[in-house]
Amino acid sequence: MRLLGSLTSPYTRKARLVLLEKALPHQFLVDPPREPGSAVPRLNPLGRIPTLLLDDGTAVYDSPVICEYLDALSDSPVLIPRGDAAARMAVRRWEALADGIMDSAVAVRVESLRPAAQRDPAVLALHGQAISRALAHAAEALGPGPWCHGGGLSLADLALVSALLYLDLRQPERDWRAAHPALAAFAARMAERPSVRASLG
Ligand SMILES: N[C@@H](CCC(=O)N[C@@H](CS)C(=O)NCC(=O)O)C(=O)O
Repeated sequence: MRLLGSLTSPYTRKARLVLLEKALPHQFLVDPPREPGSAVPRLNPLGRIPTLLLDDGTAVYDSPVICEYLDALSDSPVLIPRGDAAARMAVRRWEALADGIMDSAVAVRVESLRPAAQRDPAVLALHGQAISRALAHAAEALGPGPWCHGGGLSLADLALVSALLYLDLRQPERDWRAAHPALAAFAARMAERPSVRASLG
């Protein structure tokens, strides 16, 4: 299978981390959807990355669907708890929280790229505040850690580190490490994982 994405897309990083942590054979293709000749709009009507292309030609999107599909392919490790409805919800809710941080950070980025006179301060404030609240919530829920949920790695951790790395990229002025030492410690631990290191290159 092939994962189409980019090195900067946080949703792509989350899906890549799932592939890497589960050691699933795949190819990663950098294919930004707006580049002329990109295969993405042909494969995914939404024209978004990540898009996972299975060997039989099936295109899978969006990132929560990709991650759930990949997790079901193997049990080593299980990243979304099976069977236990409450545990499963908790991990998927972490993913929603992290994806929401990504969504708001992307919205801030889009607004910031407009000429200064056309930027809407209300949009910037709305999304900036959502990110701040989500980070505070994540820090409190994580506590001393080490994991977002339960006693080991889950999709929650992979989603959260993807969101935090995206903030480093797009909002370097936001000093979330100083504001939330628990998140800083979490990110430092996650940064040592070979999967996270590989996803940076
Ligand atoms: N909810 C989607 C969001 C995907 C998304 O918005 N990806 C962005 C890149 S970060 C994208 O492809 N935007 C379209 C573009 O760049 O043309 C997911 O989780 O996969």
